[in-house]
Amino acid sequence: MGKFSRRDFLKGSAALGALVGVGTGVGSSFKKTKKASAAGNTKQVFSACPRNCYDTCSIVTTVGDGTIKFITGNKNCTYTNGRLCVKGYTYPNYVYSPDRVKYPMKQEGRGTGKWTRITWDEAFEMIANKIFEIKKEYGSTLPIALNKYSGTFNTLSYGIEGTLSSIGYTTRAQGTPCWPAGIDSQTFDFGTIVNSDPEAMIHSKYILVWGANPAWNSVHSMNILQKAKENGAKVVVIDPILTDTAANADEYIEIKTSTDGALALGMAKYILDHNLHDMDWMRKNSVGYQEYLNYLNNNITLEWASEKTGIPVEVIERLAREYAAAKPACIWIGYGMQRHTNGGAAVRSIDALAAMSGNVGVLGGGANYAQLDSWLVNYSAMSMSPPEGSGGGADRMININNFPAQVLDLNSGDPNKIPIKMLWVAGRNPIAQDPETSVSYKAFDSIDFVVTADLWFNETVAQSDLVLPISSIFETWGVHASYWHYWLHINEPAIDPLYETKCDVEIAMGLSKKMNEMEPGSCTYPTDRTMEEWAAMEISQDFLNSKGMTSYKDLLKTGTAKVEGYDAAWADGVFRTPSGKYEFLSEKCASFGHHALPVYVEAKEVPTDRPIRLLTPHWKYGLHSQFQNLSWMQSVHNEPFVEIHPELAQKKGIADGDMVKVHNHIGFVELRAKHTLTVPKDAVVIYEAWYKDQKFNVNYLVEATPADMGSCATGQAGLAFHDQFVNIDKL
Ligand SMILES: Nc1nc2c(c(=O)[nH]1)N[C@H]1C(S)=C(S)[C@@H](COP(=O)(O)OP(=O)(O)OC[C@H]3O[C@@H](n4cnc5c(=O)[nH]c(N)nc54)[C@H](O)[C@@H]3O)O[C@H]1N2
Ligand SMILES: Nc1nc2c(c(=O)[nH]1)N[C@H]1C(S)=C(S)[C@@H](COP(=O)(O)OP(=O)(O)OC[C@H]3O[C@@H](n4cnc5c(=O)[nH]c(N)nc54)[C@H](O)[C@@H]3O)O[C@H]1N2
Ligand SMILES: [Mo]
Repeated sequence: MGKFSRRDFLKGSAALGALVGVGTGVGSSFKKTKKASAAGNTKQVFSACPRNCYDTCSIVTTVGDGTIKFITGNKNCTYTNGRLCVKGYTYPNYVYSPDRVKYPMKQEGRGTGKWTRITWDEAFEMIANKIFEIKKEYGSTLPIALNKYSGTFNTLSYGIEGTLSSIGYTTRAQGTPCWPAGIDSQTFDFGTIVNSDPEAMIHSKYILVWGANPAWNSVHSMNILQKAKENGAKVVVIDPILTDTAANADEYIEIKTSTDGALALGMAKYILDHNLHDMDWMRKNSVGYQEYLNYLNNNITLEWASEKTGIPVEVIERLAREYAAAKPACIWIGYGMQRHTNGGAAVRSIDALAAMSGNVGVLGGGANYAQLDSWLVNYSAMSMSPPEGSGGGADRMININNFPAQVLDLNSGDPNKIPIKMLWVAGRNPIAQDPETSVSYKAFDSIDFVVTADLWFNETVAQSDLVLPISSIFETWGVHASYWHYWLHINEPAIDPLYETKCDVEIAMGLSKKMNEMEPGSCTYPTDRTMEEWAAMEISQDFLNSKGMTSYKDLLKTGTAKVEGYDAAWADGVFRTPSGKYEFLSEKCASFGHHALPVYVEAKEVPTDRPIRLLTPHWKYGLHSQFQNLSWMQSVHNEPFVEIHPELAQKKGIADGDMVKVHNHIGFVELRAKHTLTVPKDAVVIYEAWYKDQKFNVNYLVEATPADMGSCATGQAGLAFHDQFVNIDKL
């Protein structure tokens, strides 16, 4: 599992900007200023947005008298290009929000909201006592579990894993809810995930945005798509929803959900039939191409593809012709489209289409999904070993995508199972983000002691006994990479930590100190390092060498630097598969129980008693449960809604604006209906979002249905978030 073992957990509008003062503009590279003004000393530092987002922006923060005055995008990073997204521009409101968790607090009865402020010393002592108690009773720390995911992708935040590793072997939520099916597909086909630098899309003549919505989820990429269009590229969006990205494209293709594999195979068949494929590339760079071409010849017809996808034959033919003729043509494979029971198989078919048409390894081409090659960091804060004599021989992994059910199973009272007695949650909001919300509540109830480290009193904090206040990125150090572009950013603190907040690594150091005072040798986490020292340790020598830098201080001059060599991924023809070639036929894929070829896998069957598909994609003004709790957000939008096609609404007697109940066998939600022609007639859309002070959560309706792939690269299958089925009725 090599490369992924350390990264299992990863997988990271102008009008609103005016609220906090938006800086945009053009110009050459950015230099920091330090000047004395009438108002006092002003300085500028480079920050970085740590959110789990394609864009991972480099930020310039202007500070006066110890207060953040102004933030904007760093022009030194040509991807950030001097601009932030609507959420990013409001960071000052985030930092100075009165709602932040300010002090360590304990709750008298979970969910009561009866919080009492305690000191850090008391908090550490409470945690340490619990750990010692568990060790005594069970002879190991396995009853202590960690649930961490993507609240922050500051690479120093891997100190959260380090915290647990330094007390003993523990139970870990393994895998990722986000993108693993696609990672496995590309692992089987290419050997791993490596996308071409998204900035190189300007060289493309044809861009298929396949199941991604960058207009909301990766706004900086829209600028690149726009430039490509100005250079003559055609942009086509394939999505069941007419998204804002589709609205900005040259063409929108409405596809039946979860049938993308059929479209890719149909296009490939047309390309093969018309001799538009690249035999030379396949012979030189791939294995299994003959079997793949045979499969196309023997099993695929355009009529079949049309019937599956709902796209007329002529349209599939034209798409295939245009895609094959435009040299180079690129495909952006989104994360939304692989969250299906056949999502991994679909990505393999799309990869194969790119490869057979000669679009792999060329500038402006690619089957671009994601990458981790630019993460040239040392994961210094997580690399801890358990203390001598810890019980248990290794961490115990449980599936992050079925965490609550697995916890309940371990806590069922079976004497052969080591239960979960304590849970550490950090960088994670499972009650909001996990499927089967009702089961999540039960799982929390079955655990003796829950400690959550967060900036906000979210639903998961509400189910905790203890909350630890976290510093924002503006109050600490950080090192940040993206899973999409190739820039590496450093983050220098802009201001002192507010209130009594600490970052996760400081918490680890504080806990270690306390534990070792109480029981010498009980925790291996270092206690005497400054955050600047941690940041310095984090940047790898490989990265510094490649940039001709001698230390992290060089990176502080620009805030960011790009890892080079990825303009055209796989241009060297050296693939990281067992054969060293592109694998149309993958034995490794077969060894994980799939077909060795990129064949079509049927979509999940629609249950007769719940015939309406529920899609829950990502929301423009929030990032998962983040940002949506802030006052600016509530002034824009603070009421959940379900989007429904007028035809379906009419059948159900639902008028625009009616309150409705969306329900299935595991739960229900009540919210307002919004008529729109942008959604399919057989589906409803509710954006995944957390609403402050409201019980609403779409995940009450979402079952923990596994995606087909993910266990090869991340240890666990992904989640079929978009294979959910419901009924809808007027209230
Ligand atoms: N229905 C539905 N559900 C989904 C999805 C979907 O499409 N549909 N998408 C899924 C996907 S793709 C993902 S990636 C997951 C995301 O799931 P999570 O990773 O759980 O999501 P977030 O809400 O981004 O972050 C969790 C918490 O981290 C906290 N946090 C921020 N910074 C820090 C820090 O420095 N330290 C600590 N300790 N905490 C911090 C935030 O305040 C927040 O409360 O959700 C999944 N859930
Ligand atoms: N503003 C904002 N930005 C974000 C996030 C956020 O929550 N808000 N989340 C971040 C994270 S963690 C992630 S993973 C990325 C997600 O970024 P995207 O990959 O863009 O994710 P989604 O919005 O889940 O899904 C994208 C599209 O996939 C479509 N889709 C669903 N099923 C299918 C299908 O079967 N076929 C096709 N062709 N399309 C389908 C959906 O309709 C949706 O329009 O964005 C990141 N950026
Ligand atoms: Mo994600």
